[in-house]
Amino acid sequence: MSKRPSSFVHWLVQRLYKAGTRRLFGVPGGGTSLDLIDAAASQGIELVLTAREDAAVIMAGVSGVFTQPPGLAFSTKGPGLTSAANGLASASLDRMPALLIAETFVPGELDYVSHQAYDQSAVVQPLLPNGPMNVLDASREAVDSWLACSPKPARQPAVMFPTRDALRALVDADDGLEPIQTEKIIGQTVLARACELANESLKPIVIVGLEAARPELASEVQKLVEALNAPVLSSYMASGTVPVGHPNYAGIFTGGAIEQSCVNEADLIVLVGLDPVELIRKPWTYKASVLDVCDTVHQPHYLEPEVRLCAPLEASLPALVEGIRSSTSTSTWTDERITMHRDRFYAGLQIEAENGLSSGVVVKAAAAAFGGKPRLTVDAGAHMFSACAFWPSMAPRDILISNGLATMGFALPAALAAALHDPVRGAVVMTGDGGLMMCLGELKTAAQVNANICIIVFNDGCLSLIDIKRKEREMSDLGLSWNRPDFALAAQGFGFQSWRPANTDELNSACAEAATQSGPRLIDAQIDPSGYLNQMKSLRG
Ligand SMILES: Cc1ncc(C[n+]2csc(CCOP(=O)(O)OP(=O)(O)O)c2C)c(N)n1
Repeated sequence: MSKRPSSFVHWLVQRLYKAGTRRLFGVPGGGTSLDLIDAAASQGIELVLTAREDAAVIMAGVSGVFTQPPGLAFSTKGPGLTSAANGLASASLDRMPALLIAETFVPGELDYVSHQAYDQSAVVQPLLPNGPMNVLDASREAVDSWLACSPKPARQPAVMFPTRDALRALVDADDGLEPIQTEKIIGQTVLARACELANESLKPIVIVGLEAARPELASEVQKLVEALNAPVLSSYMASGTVPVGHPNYAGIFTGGAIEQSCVNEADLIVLVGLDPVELIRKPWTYKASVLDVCDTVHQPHYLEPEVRLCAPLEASLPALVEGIRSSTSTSTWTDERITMHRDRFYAGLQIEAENGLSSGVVVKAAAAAFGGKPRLTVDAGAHMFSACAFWPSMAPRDILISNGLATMGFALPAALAAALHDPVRGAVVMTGDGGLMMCLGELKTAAQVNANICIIVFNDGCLSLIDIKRKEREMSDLGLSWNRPDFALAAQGFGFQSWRPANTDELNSACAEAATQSGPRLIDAQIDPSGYLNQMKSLRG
């Protein structure tokens, strides 16, 4: 390995480039951000200038989900960092690897400066995962050990506050990139106990979560489901890990009501990579034993499993499949019974509209027109129920959603990152009008990079998810609605093609036209929100 001196910032961008980082996202200040952008450009890392810093961190995190090494974001100090905060919280709770490099004050400056000044480390610490490696020193050692940290590949964000001097400091550069090894050691006793539980079960059920939502794991997850002859439910974030067309697919699991009849029939619940951050705030009521197959123990958790097989899933899943295959399956599930549960799931999520388009009609029309080609990104809001249920996800991360932080303003930046990563597939964005308005400035970013995205805004002039909770509590109108803006017109101003369908015919032709084109497009769907309350009750109870 040859070593030659290099500035830290050049070493850093080279290290990240070799690991796969190709873009950096953010809004600069006039200090170290400029040095970082300059060094990144010399390494071939492209600048994506965003409208806001929270969106930049989301884009970096989503890029990291696809490329494995962390996505790179930057901000200025003070207002830039606080503006990035929601993105950091999303990267943390949505388990996305993003490295945010923020500007900082130089030592001694704070003795006389109060302008834009606050304790930056103290602001970001609570947003980041616990542990020593969340605010990184500007050093090779800190970056190398963060990149090698567990869980692998890293699914967590970190922040660095380098001074200009730190970026310029000389470090020994190496040409090679050490491969990050994955530990494959599994406790044999716990594996044997896990296989025993699975082999004794007459009615196992599998619940797949976000840790398993990786392309390299999808076939092992499916083999496990088939070896167990079990119905499989998926969290939102793991959608597609078992394709919706798989005969064992029985619907979505959120910790709510719709899945209860299926789970209650099981005598063993096998959690595969289920991160409890994804579940809604309801206690665990199931009585069946739980086998938790995970690569990280998350605390707090909703339940204490009978057996926890905690090891890298790429090692534990094949071992489990092997252990189950070696004995005859005892499962008494029939195809008809699994189909019955799947049909019940879809029937429960049907949604009616009295005057305008229902969210279900819009999602199905888009799914038919786009034919599963683009990825789907989904925002927080009532539209999300239909989006996640009726979109045909066929592979891990076909649907991207913030379901750990569950933040509005996620879907558009997430789609930009997905479309930049994979421009041929591109992305469809499903967002409420409230959520779109939180990141409307990123329409500029989409136009600037000519992103292959189609935004479908569920325009109902209301914070519907909150308004239906208000109705459920039988409270009077609290003023959570507004006059519907014309997003189609606004989008044209940014250089988008756009449509404004108000009925099914207009919707179908808008989707058909949009699906044949690339570049930034927006469909401003006029939604009747009246069916949302019943749909939510059916889903969550
Ligand atoms: C940043 C942020 N603020 C507030 C919330 C709480 N919240 C969740 S859904 C929702 C309403 C979303 O409204 P809209 O985007 O119009 O979607 P709809 O529910 O109408 O489909 C709100 C306010 C949140 N999740 N994230």
